[in-house]
Amino acid sequence: PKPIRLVDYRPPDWLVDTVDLDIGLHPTATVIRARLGMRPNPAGREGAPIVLDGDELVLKSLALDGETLAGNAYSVTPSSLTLLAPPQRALTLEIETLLDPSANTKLMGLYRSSGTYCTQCEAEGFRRITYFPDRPDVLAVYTTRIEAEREEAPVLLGNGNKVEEGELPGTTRHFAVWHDPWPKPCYLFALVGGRLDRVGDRFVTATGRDVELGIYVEPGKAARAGYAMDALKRSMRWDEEAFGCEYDLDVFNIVAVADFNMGAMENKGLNIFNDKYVLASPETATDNDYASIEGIIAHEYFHNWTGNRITCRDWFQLCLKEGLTVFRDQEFSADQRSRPVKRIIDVRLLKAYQFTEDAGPLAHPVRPATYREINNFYTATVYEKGAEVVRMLKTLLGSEGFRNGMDLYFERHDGQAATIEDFLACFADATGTDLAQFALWYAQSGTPQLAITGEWNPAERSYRLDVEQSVPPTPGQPDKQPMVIPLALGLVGPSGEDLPLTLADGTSPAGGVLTVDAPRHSFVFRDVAERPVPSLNRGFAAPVRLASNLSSDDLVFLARHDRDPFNRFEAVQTLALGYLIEATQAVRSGRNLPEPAALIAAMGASLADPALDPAFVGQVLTVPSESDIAREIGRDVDPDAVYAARATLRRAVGTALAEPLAGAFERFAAPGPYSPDAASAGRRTLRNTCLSLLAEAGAGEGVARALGLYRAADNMTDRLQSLMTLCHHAPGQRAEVLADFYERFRDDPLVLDKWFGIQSQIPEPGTLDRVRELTGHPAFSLRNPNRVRALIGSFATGNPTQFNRADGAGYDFLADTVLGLDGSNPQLAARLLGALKSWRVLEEGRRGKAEAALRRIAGTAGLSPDVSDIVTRSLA
Ligand code: B3K
Ligand code: ZN
Repeated sequence: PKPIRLVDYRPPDWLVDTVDLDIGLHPTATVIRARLGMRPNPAGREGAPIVLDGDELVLKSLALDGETLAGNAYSVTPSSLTLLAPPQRALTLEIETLLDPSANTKLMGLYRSSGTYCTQCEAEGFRRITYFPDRPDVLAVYTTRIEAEREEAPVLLGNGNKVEEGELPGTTRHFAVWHDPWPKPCYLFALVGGRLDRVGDRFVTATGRDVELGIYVEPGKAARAGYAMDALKRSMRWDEEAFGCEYDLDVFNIVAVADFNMGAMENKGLNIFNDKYVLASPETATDNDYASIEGIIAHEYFHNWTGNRITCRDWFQLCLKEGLTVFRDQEFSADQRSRPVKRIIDVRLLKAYQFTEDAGPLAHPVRPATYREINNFYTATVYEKGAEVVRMLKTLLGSEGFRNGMDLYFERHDGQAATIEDFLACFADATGTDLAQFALWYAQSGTPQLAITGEWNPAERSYRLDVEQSVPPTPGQPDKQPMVIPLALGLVGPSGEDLPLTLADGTSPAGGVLTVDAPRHSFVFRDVAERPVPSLNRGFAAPVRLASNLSSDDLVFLARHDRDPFNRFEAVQTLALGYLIEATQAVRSGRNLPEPAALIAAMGASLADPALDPAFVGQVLTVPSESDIAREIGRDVDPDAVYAARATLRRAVGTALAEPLAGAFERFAAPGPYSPDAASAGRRTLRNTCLSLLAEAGAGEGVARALGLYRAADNMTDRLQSLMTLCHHAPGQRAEVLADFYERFRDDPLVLDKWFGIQSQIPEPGTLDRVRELTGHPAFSLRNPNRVRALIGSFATGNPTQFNRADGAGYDFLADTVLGLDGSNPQLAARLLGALKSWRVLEEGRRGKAEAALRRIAGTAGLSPDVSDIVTRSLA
């Protein structure tokens, strides 16, 4: 297919004001009657035909203003329905289509998940339900009548408020009618029909609207929806307080389904979720699961304003809703939990996924200029870097300026389909700031690099920072312009206090933030009587890579004294990464590994500091991952050497700090029964991190402690972490604990996913065979995306040495899986294939094998647009 380009955007020729749907649910023959109230768009082309999108539809009938249309009045292709010469006035189109929800394995449009009818329309799924101008700038008011067998689907849900329901006398069928008063694009349409249990609650909004809340789950699972409900109510309150956003319907429903291509979907008034992000109990969900549920419930709810009330003009503007909404959910979680720890976790993820994406062949701008398959652009760049860009706006404009800009955005664009230009104009107008150069963050891909050199001049009592910025070349963008980068910093004096920041002209940078907008700057601070250590990019205010002339002593100093907790953490990570890169080289050339003394001292100091939050210490003790190390090395990477270097470091830490690690493990046992709150979760993070270091080092009775924890665990966090530690470091115990875990949870699909995932991530040569064997396990199915991601996704992304086996068998296995899945679920297949995106950084042998696997896929006939797009760009 030809690429779609942002510059080719044209407004729609026809608008749809109202959509009346009458849906007769049936497992294999669902009938959809759509009545569209349409009119020519004054901003469109005059006299244009009506072109509607369609995908895998069977057209049963078509009428215009009540008259069946003659065959020569329209034409149908596999992807469209065109009315060649419609009257140029308001008209009503009636379309009847026939679908088979049971055969819908793509999980786009209307499908069945464990017998429940549900929909997924973003980005382009509504065209799989009826013929429609399937683009986000066509906003209509929807009324949906759903009819079904009472037995099969006692629960019938739609967008908006329920306005009618009843039985069909003399039949076994019943119906419900839902009306959504808010005009919306069709990607926000949803319906659900099934046999589901409901958890109910109420929420009264700031202005007194009484909202009925419902969470629908598979029968018998209602007890596990309590945390999600609590998170929902907290999200609703927070959005009123932090952004002045109030809910706008009488009902808000969430439905959890087991088969879902991604996390969740923000359909108006009817969010549909992957049940992984709804269901939780202490015995089945980890602390991380609880945190994800809280964040995703909030994210989808926050879309009600950023996404639904104000939507995107076209799919190039995806970050308008996604980046902004991720920023909002990050801030929510930061307020509910520990702000510094939340930032550390978010930055870890940003680096792991977005920096990696930005450094490889799939790099693209936060707002891409072109795409072939939009589903491939729900990426870390659009979401996470998109959120970082919003965060930088707030850093540059200050809290008040940012809030004023947001208020103006809501006021100006409510009910519209907007663009990034519209969004930025609100901040420019609200604060009188020129954001033209800032807008490059949306257009230029690649992670900017800051090279910073600091020098103290004792004679002049001044401190000079020389700052150079550059943005590396990325696909389609060989040359870059300088960006606007907020550089948040402090000068930390010898006593650990921040020195005053006074520039040579006597001014102080507001909020300690310098603006870097040219290729080169020199900033000179005066009245600096003692040699400071600069703390750079505090809070990771800018999503950049930083190189500086800080010595390892400086980093150790910052790790102890910086008042910015993020940079205390980051100082240790920088030390660790420096060590790991050197150690990887040493492994490859057979040299002795260097001594990580400074690093161990810094970690030991954190562990010994009673003032620190245990969750924070847990992060400090978690060394960069194998893929972080590989990305930083950047070329000629040998994953086995990376693994060996990292394991050596962890062993050294575990050995040198055995006593304090074991002490912390004892000291931080959470008192009383399990609670998922951040403080208790933090203690568990720290304990389990200590345990894993001890077990790796064969010290402090790590393995015995892990076995004890596994057996005594009253919660999934401890059980899973100890299981993982045992699987990695106690091969003798492995079979027994895995069998025990399976027996305990064999009837619980979400926990079984964890069982599959743990086994696929064991870093040893037998793992690929084990993964292959597990694809034949009775519980494995290619039809369930969670299961596929648990076994195969986590093998490809969470087990670098075995996925990147030198013989290329890991790549071949992935290629076979991708090809096997492409016919049934191309979105999932394309996602899995993304695991190969860093193939170019590998050493020659593996690089050749990975390339061969990619070429084999590329050479296969009949690829989906999804896989074809990823493989083509990966090889380009
Ligand atoms: N907007 C959806 C993602 C839809 C993905 C389509 N392939 C979930 C979210 O970001 O909230
Ligand atoms: Zn979203």
